[in-house]
Amino acid sequence: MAWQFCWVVLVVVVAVIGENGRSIRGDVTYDGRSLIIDGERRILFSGSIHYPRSTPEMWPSLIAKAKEGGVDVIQTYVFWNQHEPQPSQYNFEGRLDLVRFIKEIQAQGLYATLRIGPFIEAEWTYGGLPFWLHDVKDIVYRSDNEPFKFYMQNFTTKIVNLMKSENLYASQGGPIILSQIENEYKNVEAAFHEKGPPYVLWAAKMAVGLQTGVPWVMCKQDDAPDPVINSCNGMRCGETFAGPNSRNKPAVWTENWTSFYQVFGGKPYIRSAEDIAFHVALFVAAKKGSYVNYYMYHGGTNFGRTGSAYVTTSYYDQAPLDEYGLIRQPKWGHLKELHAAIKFCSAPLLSGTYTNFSLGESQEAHVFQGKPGECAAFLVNNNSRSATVKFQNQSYELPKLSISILPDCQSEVFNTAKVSSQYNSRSTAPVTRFNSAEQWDTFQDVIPNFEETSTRSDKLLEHMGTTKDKSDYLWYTFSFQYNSSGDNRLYVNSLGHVVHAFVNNLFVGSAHGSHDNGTCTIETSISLNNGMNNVSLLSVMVGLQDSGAYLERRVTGLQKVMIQSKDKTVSQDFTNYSWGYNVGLLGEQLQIYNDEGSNKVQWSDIGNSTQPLPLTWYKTSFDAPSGDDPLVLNLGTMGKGEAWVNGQSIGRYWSSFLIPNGNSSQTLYHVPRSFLKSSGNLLVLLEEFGGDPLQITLETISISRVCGYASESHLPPVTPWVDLMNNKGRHTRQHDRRPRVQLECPPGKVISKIVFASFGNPSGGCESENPILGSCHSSNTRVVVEKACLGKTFCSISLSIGSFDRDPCPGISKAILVVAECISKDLDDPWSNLI
Ligand SMILES: *[C@@H]1O[C@H](CO)[C@@H](O)[C@H](O)[C@H]1NC(C)=O
Ligand SMILES: *[C@@H]1O[C@H](CO)[C@@H](O)[C@H](O)[C@H]1NC(C)=O
Ligand SMILES: *[C@@H]1O[C@H](CO)[C@@H](O)[C@H](O)[C@H]1NC(C)=O
Ligand SMILES: *[C@@H]1O[C@H](CO)[C@@H](O)[C@H](O)[C@H]1NC(C)=O
Ligand SMILES: *[C@@H]1O[C@H](CO)[C@@H](O)[C@H](O)[C@H]1NC(C)=O
Ligand SMILES: *[C@@H]1O[C@H](CO)[C@@H](O)[C@H](O)[C@H]1NC(C)=O
Ligand SMILES: *[C@@H]1O[C@H](CO)[C@@H](O)[C@H](O)[C@H]1NC(C)=O
Ligand SMILES: *[C@@H]1O[C@H](CO)[C@@H](O)[C@H](O)[C@H]1NC(C)=O
Ligand SMILES: *[C@@H]1O[C@H](CO)[C@@H](O)[C@H](O)[C@H]1NC(C)=O
Ligand SMILES: *[C@@H]1O[C@H](CO)[C@@H](O)[C@H](O)[C@H]1NC(C)=O
Ligand SMILES: CC(=O)N[C@H]1CO[C@H](CO)[C@@H](O)[C@@H]1O
Repeated sequence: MAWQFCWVVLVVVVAVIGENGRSIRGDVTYDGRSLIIDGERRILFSGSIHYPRSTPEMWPSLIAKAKEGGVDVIQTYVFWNQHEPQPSQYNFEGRLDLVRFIKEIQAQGLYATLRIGPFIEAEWTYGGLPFWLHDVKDIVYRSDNEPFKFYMQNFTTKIVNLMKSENLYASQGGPIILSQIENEYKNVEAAFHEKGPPYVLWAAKMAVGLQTGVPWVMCKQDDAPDPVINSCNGMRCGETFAGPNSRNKPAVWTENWTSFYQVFGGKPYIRSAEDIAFHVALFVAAKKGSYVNYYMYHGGTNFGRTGSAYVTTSYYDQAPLDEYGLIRQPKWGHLKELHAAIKFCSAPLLSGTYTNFSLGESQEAHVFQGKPGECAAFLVNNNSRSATVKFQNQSYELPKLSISILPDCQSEVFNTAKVSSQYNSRSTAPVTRFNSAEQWDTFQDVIPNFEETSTRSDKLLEHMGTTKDKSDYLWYTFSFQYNSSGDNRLYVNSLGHVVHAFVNNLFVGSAHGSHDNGTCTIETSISLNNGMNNVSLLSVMVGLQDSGAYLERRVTGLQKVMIQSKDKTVSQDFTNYSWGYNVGLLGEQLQIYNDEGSNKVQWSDIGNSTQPLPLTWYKTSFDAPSGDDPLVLNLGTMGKGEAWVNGQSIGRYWSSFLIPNGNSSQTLYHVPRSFLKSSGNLLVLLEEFGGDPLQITLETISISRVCGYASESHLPPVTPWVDLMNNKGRHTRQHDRRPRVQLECPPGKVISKIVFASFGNPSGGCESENPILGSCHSSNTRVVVEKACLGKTFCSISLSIGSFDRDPCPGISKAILVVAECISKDLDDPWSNLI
């Protein structure tokens, strides 16, 4: 079977060459060392940026910052359910303009990897599959199933043809060097039994048959059929990857998680720059890795209803470029230096011989020996204590859990645990308040009773199959005759994700699940009328699930509804009762969140009501704040719902979902500048639980603080590496080995204040909120630093006695620590004449 398959591929390749008369040199190929582009082996660093998670206006700067960070390749998934919302109806506009995104990558001289999937998971609703697949007869997703294979091939072909028609494959002179088919299929393959393996073979053959002239990968698929490359996903591929499944395939890491996605009710996941650098260096050294992708390099925002179940709108904010595209330090800078250090090793890494040997109990050397004079070494200390090792007759000090990189087998140019990049931190500043009641209009959405519903059934319908994912909301209603009086209890059980209950138009209770357990139950006391009673239950989903086998069989929505007497002795089960359904809220149907739709209902004054009401819409308008700092809405005083700016959804918010320490899991919601006009921007909020819109604010977010640290005990690398490693060499040229602190504010900002400065032995370092002076401190540090830095975008201070008036403590190893504030140039005129 496999042999036959290889033969087919061979014929295809020959046919391509014959037909186009193009030399194979134009195609991207590979061998056991790396991808081969234009006839050359390459070490490639790649960063994931998903085009629908930012805006076309942000793409050029995101890509430029990735390039400056030493990234060679931009990797993206392709988002099927956004591109084909209905069968054969395609959308490639705006944030979905894939061709424009790939061309922007090309314009900046980078390569692209296209992970078509088309199942992608990606914390994207339904894993990227269009929901209409659900109603295709006899479909079983991601298995040897004809209907699924038909649609998968149809979309994959559509995308490949689109790329080909714009000459975007490297084989056509374009930037795309690699493609992916399927996604982490091995995680679910066993569940499909005999329908799994043939599907893998079919997917590989189908993809290869599309003749892109560039290789395909299958991630986490250790038996990916030839010529498809099996690649690794995870945090520690230098340790966990079993390796390519053929000696002729390179070691490719498609997802090295820089952080982790966050869910409502969950904490952000922080992964240190040092830990990421360690595992990247280890993958290159111990697995001969030649392609490493950061998942994510920029996470961005889950706008609209695109996030999967319970996922926050803020996606991988902890990546080297944060949600708004601001550089996150020291992660970005530390990885930039890592990339430069590894690139210096390219020649021996890509063509040398490899050996490894022990340097101690948990220390190892990985050595690549190329042509005479070409030698690169990676010295690994896997101990939780620092170690001094001898390598080729020289001593090296290796901090705990670190790897030193020696591009000439002598000079340490980089150590994964020694961070010399500056640190930075963000802050927000409110620019627009909405605290006057006159600014707001409000509209109470309608609670439909059984009589007003359009769909009827004598049972509880499955939520997704009923809404077809047209809305998060589904009303379940019934009416019933009650012949006595007294207190009663309502019991509602749902598989997700949120349920709000109303009896005779009065709100009686809510419940919600969480990412790990969607089940939720309402048990609340209610009072019934003697006579007809109306019960209306609103089932809400917070994104569809994105992973696991048999996604088409998932069920959500209400499972059981009962009304019981207070002592539970009398109980009536309404599960198989006469139910009426409405998909979506009235405000959604009328699109009252955009300019045109907002005229279709009667809004009222917000009044003096301090009582927050469920299912309330709020409307106001605001002018665009000046400047170009990114903007966020602080919705900390709201509960849960969705927010729109000029008719565009900035996503679902859920500020009232707290993490165990009592903080909200997300209060800041990104408003891209490009969504705004200069004045009269329409802001609409849909609030489910009840919140206080008067206390929300529009805020700018910016890098407001930078911190640099250098110590005598951590010498920078010797020349000639130093000029190359040094921040692009653009500001200073160092020809000495004195450590120096370099501080840089973002473009357009200058250092306005020195918060802390000490030459001596300050403690705390840049990771500390409040560094403190040590026993040794040069009293004129501040004067020296202010002279060098105030009013500047960039400054550099050498850790040398000469810079200061005297040695504050002879014989003691000294360091310099500087914390500074950055402020916009135009906000801070006093300094402008100093520049
Ligand atoms: C996809 O399917 C549609 C409808 O069946 C068909 O018109 C179209 O040509 C197909 N596209 C491709 C690329 O196969
Ligand atoms: C050392 O190299 C050998 C041969 O390539 C390999 O099998 C082994 O896993 C390597 N050891 C380490 C610790 O990487
Ligand atoms: C480092 O040690 C841990 C156990 O403490 C082990 O799991 C891991 O594989 C080791 N890594 C390397 C690179 O040797
Ligand atoms: C290693 O160092 C020792 C003593 O410092 C010296 O005698 C020896 O020649 C050196 N060997 C090499 C290969 O440089
Ligand atoms: C309430 O009374 C109505 C009309 O008499 C009757 O049809 C119904 O079955 C009674 N319901 C209950 C729960 O007793
Ligand atoms: C129940 O709903 C019907 C239809 O909308 C309405 O006529 C009736 O007044 C409602 N009953 C109660 C008690 O709200
Ligand atoms: C999920 O939560 C419900 C309560 O809402 C609980 O009864 C159930 O046991 C939980 N399931 C799991 C798997 O934890
Ligand atoms: C509802 O009906 C289904 C099938 O018709 C049955 O399996 C189920 O037991 C019924 N549930 C209740 C609570 O009556
Ligand atoms: C709000 O309260 C003030 C003072 O109590 C009153 O004068 C005003 O009419 C009220 N406005 C509304 C809309 O109820
Ligand atoms: C909780 O939020 C407050 C205010 O934003 C912040 O100062 C504090 O550090 C947070 N606590 C934790 C444990 O994150
Ligand atoms: C393949 C791999 O390394 N997976 C790991 C990725 O990181 C998560 C979270 O730390 C681990 O649970 C996985 O084992």
